[in-house]
Amino acid sequence: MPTALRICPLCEATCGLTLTLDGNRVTGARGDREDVFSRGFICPKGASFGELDADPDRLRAPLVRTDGTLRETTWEEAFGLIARRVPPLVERCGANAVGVVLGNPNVHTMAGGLYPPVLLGALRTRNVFTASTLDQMPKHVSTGLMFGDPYAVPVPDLDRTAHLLVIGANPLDSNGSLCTAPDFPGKLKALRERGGTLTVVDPRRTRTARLADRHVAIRPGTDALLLAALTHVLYEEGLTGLGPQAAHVEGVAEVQAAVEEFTPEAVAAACDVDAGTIRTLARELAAAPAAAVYGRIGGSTVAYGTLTNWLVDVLNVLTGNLDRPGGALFPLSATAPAPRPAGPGKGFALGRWASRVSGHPEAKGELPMAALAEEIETPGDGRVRALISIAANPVLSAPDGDRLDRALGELDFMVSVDPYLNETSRHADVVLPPPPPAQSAHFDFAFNGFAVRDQVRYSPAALPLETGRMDECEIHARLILAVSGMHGADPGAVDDMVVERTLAKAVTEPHSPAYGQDPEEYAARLTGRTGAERRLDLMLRLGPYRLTLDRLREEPHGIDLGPLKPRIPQLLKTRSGRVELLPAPIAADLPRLRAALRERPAELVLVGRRHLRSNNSWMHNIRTLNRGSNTCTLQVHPDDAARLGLADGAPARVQADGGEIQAPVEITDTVRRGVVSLPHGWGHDRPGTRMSVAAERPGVNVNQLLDGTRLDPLSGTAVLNGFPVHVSPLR
Ligand SMILES: Nc1nc2c(c(=O)[nH]1)N[C@H]1C(S)=C(S)[C@@H](COP(=O)(O)OP(=O)(O)OC[C@H]3O[C@@H](n4cnc5c(=O)[nH]c(N)nc54)[C@H](O)[C@@H]3O)O[C@H]1N2
Ligand SMILES: Nc1nc2c(c(=O)[nH]1)N[C@H]1C(S)=C(S)[C@@H](COP(=O)(O)OP(=O)(O)OC[C@H]3O[C@@H](n4cnc5c(=O)[nH]c(N)nc54)[C@H](O)[C@@H]3O)O[C@H]1N2
Ligand code: SF4
Ligand SMILES: [Mo]
Repeated sequence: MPTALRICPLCEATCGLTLTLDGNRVTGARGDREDVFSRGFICPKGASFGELDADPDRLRAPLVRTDGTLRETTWEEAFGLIARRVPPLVERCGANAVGVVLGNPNVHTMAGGLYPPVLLGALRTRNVFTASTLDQMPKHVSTGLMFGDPYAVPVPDLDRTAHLLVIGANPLDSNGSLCTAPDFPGKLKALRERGGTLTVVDPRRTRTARLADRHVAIRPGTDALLLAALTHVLYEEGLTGLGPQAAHVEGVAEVQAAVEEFTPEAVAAACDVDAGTIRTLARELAAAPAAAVYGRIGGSTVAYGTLTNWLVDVLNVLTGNLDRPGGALFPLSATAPAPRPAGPGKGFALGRWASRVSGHPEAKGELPMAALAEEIETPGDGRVRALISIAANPVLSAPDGDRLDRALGELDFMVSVDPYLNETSRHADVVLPPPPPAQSAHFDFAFNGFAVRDQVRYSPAALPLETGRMDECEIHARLILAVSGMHGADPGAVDDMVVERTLAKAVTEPHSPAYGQDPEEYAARLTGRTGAERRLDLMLRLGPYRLTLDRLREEPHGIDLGPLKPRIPQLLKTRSGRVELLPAPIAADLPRLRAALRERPAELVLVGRRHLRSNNSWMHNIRTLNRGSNTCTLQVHPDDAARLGLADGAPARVQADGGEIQAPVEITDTVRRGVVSLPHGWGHDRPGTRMSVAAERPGVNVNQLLDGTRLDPLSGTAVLNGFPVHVSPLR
């Protein structure tokens, strides 16, 4: 059987797969043992690649709406309609009348890495809503403020650390996030085997927690208090030690004053973690020869998300673990711009504008997804009248899907770039379906920048494009042309323009490999069969390793670029040119955390969970993944179940700010007392969708419990974990 190599695009681990092919079908997938990074690791999602690729519910041709119904059409007609609708609307109502929604798989496709910035540049709208505000925006904000670059995210050095403190992440099920590590589970086991320690802070006894030396079942939403207390103990007991970084850090004394009130004794009741344990955690962190603090969703989509993410790195800095092997380091990806000389930068600006209706500050030019519905509904200047949604399903992934569902129905015009007709794309006037992943080339523009080892790999398409299909890069390029009044032009013109602009700048920068060269001659040397490949070649050439696409193609299993290396001070782009340990916006948010010390905890709060055989809202259509223990149940601790009169398997009513849902109860002591858990991405029972397997087992949409008003104020990120609920038996 012929085989082809393909990097798995289904989660952040980016495993190399070997696909077996039969004609134009993928018949199997196994881990590529020669992959320089993943060394043969694969999980059940990757193993289902063939089934996912061949899902008969995937759209095969573009759809347009006529007389209220979506029907198949030609690409020409689909883009023609966009060209007739969007530019006149912008003319009439202004740039902000077009909203853009960018969902998670944009970081898993080449198209999503290369074209959305160009689309946003062409549209010049401020109404940009991303899945980041349902996820990691607090990390971008905290690292933006501390290091001057929102993408400078320190990553735990899993292979060399001696001590890992995990805050609200469950990599045994998620396979890791903002920490790209194929076989994360194996790396945690190896840490323990070499005598290192693993501590997991999570209100649920997850599979990751079960692997740990210590599991701290914290009360949800209180991690910022816990971490502030750890910081307090480091100062109080003289355990800080910045090491060689000391010269590059400012604000150390200011942080000491800022955490003064957060003693272990003061936070213990709120966190429901005893003061002695908190002191032990701080001492162990400080004593470890190398340690890393790592936080994800459970520390991010919470009321103090930015503060939690800030404190994660404060602890890394104060213990001397930032930028040190075995600690938390900054990856250097092959397509990052070549490093400029160290020195002050422009810094990270936050809140340069605000959302129109509720005045939420922008972050990275993005607005809270939770505010999308009101921006569509509320009349006035700058109201969103048309929407372009790329790889997003906010009807299920964002708060109050019912309201958003109604709002999308009121739009004048909507485009979805999506392989499925689902809860969101069913509202589109034009659906542009990308081909299945085996027919697309792959490069990880995003995840190489978060990987635990520097490496680079490229997968050309494993199978040729089926007749009638269009590569997603070309879809994006034609979409850009259609909205900018250039419908019908050669899509390569979009890439040529980017290459031209990039080179015009690069040739003037002394640290660039293209410095002083003739931009046209340089552009003529680029190889690649498509515009996207030429752009990749350019980025590799201008990158820190001076690679080329040809060189990368010679190594189908990838090129290993070595373990992570220290990058401070070169990488810092703050105005001071140093690590700013207590940025002003953070200091201004601390009174809110102090007030939390005196708040009475809610009796019952809800947290999410992920299942290894699921991925957000869009893999429930794959039969081998959507079965068995991958279920949408409300997990309840036995004591809470007894108190509330809930029976295992019986339906319960869950109520919160945003509404009410019903779900079957699963009694389990893996959730702590006072906490219930429901997974997200379910609720596949709306009409007009075409996901037949998902519809057989729809589950309920947990985000219907939220009304979109609970946000982390600095980042605009929705509070999806740790919000109060009432649960009662359904009779
Ligand atoms: N309650 C709760 N809600 C959550 C979370 C939670 O933990 N709890 N997690 C949040 C997080 S971390 C995230 S990232 C968001 C995700 O939020 P979204 O990005 O809105 O949701 P996804 O379910 O990932 O939807 C991805 C969409 O992309 C489409 N798609 C799949 N592959 C491709 C492709 O190759 N190209 C294109 N163009 N489209 C594709 C799918 O069909 C689907 O419509 O959800 C968030 N929502
Ligand atoms: N199988 C699978 N893999 C995935 C995904 C998926 O849906 N399924 N989604 C992908 C995406 S988009 C992302 S962003 C990543 C996310 O990757 P992770 O962050 O590892 O994902 P989760 O499994 O949601 O882990 C969050 C943990 O936080 C805990 N938690 C909830 N509230 C709190 C709190 O207040 N404090 C603390 N300390 N913990 C809390 C939850 O119990 C949960 O175990 O996973 C990615 N990988
Ligand atoms: S761990 Fe992630 S990248 Fe690896 S095979 Fe599974 S889904 Fe794919
Ligand atoms: Mo995510």
